[in-house]
Amino acid sequence: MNPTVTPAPGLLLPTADLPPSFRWGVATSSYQIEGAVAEDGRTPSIWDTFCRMPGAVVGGDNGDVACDHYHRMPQDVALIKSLGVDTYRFSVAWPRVQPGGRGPANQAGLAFYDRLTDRLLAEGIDPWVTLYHWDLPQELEDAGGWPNRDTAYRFADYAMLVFDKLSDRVDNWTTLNEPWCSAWLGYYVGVHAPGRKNFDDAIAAVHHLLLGHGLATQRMRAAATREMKFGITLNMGTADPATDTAADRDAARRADGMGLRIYLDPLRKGSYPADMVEDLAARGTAFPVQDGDLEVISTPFDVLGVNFYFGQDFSGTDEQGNTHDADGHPVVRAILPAGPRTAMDWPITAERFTQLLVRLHRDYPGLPMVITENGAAFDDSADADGNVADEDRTSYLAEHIAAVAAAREQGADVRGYFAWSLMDNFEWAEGYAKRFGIVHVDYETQVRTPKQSALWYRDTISRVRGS
Ligand code: IFM
Repeated sequence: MNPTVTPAPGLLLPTADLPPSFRWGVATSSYQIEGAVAEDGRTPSIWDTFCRMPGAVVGGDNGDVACDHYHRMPQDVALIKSLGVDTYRFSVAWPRVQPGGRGPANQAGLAFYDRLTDRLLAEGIDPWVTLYHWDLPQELEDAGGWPNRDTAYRFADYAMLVFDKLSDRVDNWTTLNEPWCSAWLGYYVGVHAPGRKNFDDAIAAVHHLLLGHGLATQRMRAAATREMKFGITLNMGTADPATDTAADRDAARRADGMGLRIYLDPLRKGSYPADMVEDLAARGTAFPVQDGDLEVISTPFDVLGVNFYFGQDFSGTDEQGNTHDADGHPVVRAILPAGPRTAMDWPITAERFTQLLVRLHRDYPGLPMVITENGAAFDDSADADGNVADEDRTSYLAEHIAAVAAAREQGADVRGYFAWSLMDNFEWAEGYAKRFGIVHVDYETQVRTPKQSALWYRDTISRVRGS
């Protein structure tokens, strides 16, 4: 990398606010970077299927090749090393390790993660494993997917296959990445795999994802022969009322309930929030809780992974002033705060990041947090050599890392930060059109080129460490 590129002075952080022990990382996920979807025994996941549905993904893109990381892993680990991070968060592809989602491990698939782990450790980089970042084996979806209770048990079995192989070297284990996306976007809104649109199914999926997390955590903890950190990653924003009307306040309550509290309350308090249970009952549905489930779900864990991108305001009326939609359900309308947006059209709301972290510390105390994802897509323009002067992304990272430092000052126990993402990759329904990487990928040649943000990140880490 070119060490002479330095960010504008205004972007330098007050690094004194972050201790040298703070964990710094970059993150990716299997389907978004690996490619090699039919190699070494891997079978299709719901994303392989979804990508083939006409109109599901921008440009008809898919993860067949993605960043070809499966074949370029050693070079990619060297790239990670060059960024000066201490940790790499990656996910394991379930259908690679356990084709079809049942039965014994596929050793050829597991071997890839075994090699990756060894390579990271050889470079002095701590591996941080996410067990599920959305690539459910298609056969399990055919059997009902996450709305089917059995999937939770299948997930715990699969988790143990990975744990048995890697736990002699891996200390940090995240069960699920963003169950809200799996349940809400996958089973209700239908914009993510498997593309179903059924509210009751989404509610059942929430419960079974949480159950799977609890079952896997219990089994991994019981099998651990040394101290390890287990956790779950949730994507969370802030939900403020657009105005002080009762309707807007109620819309914000509902949004916060569906986005945050229906996950964290059962995980940390052992119960679903009473107001959400009432709202669901009014809609004729309920979480499919069986005896003992909430004890399993609230199994203690060690670290909450926080993925933050932006906060929103909510209104209880639609643009015509109606308080109920055509189906008679209360309106919960997101209003994006004014100000600059990213290429995803997401608002840039760093101050709400601080607000969220302080709130999590207050409402769910005693739980260390790590920012397992934060970053932004922008319409990068690369020069002929792939260089990208992404001041917008650099500013975004600087403001959000400063927001983490501000939250720590207010008592939030945040112990690390992972930039999303290591490199440009398959951005789900947006295909390759949106670039989140701090490293540019030329998808024709697979050449990786660190952007200005990557160099800034490297320099920032070095300054915080005092190295
Ligand atoms: O790319 C995704 C990632 O897979 C999950 N969290 C949000 C990112 C940006 O949309």
